[in-house]
Amino acid sequence: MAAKIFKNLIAGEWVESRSGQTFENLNPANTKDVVGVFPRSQQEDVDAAVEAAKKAFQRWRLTPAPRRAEILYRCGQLLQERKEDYARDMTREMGKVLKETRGDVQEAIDTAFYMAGEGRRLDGHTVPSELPNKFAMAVRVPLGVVGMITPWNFPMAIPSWKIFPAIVSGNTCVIKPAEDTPLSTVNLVRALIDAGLPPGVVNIVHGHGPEAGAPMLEHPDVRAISFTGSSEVGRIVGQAAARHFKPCSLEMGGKNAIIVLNDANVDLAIDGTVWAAFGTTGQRCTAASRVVVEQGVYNQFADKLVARAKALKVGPGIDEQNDMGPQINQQQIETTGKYVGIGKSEGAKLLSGGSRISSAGLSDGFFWEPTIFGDCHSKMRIAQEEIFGPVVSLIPTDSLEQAVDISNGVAYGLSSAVYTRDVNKAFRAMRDIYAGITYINAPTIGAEVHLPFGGTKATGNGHREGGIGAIDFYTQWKAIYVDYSDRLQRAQIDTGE
Ligand code: UN1
Repeated sequence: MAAKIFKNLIAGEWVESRSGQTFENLNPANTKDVVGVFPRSQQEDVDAAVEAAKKAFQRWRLTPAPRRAEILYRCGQLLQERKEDYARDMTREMGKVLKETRGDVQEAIDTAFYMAGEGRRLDGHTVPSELPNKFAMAVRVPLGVVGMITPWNFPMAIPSWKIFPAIVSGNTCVIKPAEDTPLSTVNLVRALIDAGLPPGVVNIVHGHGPEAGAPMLEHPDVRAISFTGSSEVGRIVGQAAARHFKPCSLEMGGKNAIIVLNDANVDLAIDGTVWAAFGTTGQRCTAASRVVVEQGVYNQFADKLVARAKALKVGPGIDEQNDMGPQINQQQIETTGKYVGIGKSEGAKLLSGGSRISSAGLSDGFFWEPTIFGDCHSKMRIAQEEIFGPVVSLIPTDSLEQAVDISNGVAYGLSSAVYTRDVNKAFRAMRDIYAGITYINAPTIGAEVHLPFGGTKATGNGHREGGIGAIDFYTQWKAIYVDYSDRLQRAQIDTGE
């Protein structure tokens, strides 16, 4: 069967890249399955998309926000109707198991409904003026054209975190989805178009970062950039945006720890760790790749975790029997292999897994065994660097205080978790962990869309996605003064003395 051909979306038209070049989107569970052929875009395609977005902005910014929001609301309904189809497309291009891709589509649905509500809020504030007969207020106004660069691990949820708040606030956008998972962005935007989105409000340019992402950073008509991906690429994006004084939201890596204290419900902590370490094959920026376990329960915890990891069924995500799908691509599985080697040479104890799976039916995919290292030291590279694969390091600890230091002692600060039944300890951890998200008696993954999402240090540059934080990023404040005194009044000068 010939592979399906996909196109860029510019000014409401599906068009090829100007050069006619393409790339293939492969199924990571079986790379012989070509999901589709997508345009490989360059600067000229980005320029056309930005031009379309700029033109559309003139009308879209004047469309009342409640009307803009109605489109989001309808889009949310369409996503509900199409949830199963879109989840299946996503499993095919991204690999994660169906229950997770359904969750990914659900996250976009939740974001649509939440952000539709913002259409009737988008609140500013009024304050008294220091002068008589004068009115003072601050309103939110859109930025203009926003450039978005999104990752492959949440191929619909993360584009929705960016597109929905941006457009409900009156911006237009150009999105470059990850080249490993472009179809889910196409599906998301199809739902928006079918919900009534006018041409040019959202434009899609497919391709590789340096060719199709970089031009957005430099383009003078792109007023802001939103990026989710690695800290390495985020640094390049942030520096380019800074050169042009563009607001830039960066959401990057994590090296999240679950802390398990002696008084914890150990079985609950095991359930949480299995889910956070091996869910999405460890390919979440919120994944738990470290578990800091107090000595009194360490052996019991390690034994139970190993038994659970060994029982996980690894295979194509489309088969509902399977618990864990493949990694996304060759590069990612090589990184996992590299870190397993590093862990062994650092003296960590390999408790289970550690190899690529190439048994019958799986050899054409990027499958890796759920892998656990025990007796790790917090300074080992496997306990410091983001792996983004199904590898977890167990680190023994003597106290909550030490565990919090270990949790904080990495370059990143996205998510964190503590299992304890002691409310005093829980509150101390909530106060002292330096991260954007802390869970008590729940794992590091599973953030809800109406709360701030983002982190400290190398995880981000201070912005938040989700909830009102997203509206803060996609709007800027305008102060407006209305003087109805009919005379010149001078602030700071006419003090009434
Ligand atoms: C990501 O890993 O990039 O909190 C996003 C979670 C999901 C989002 C993860 N709701 O794990």
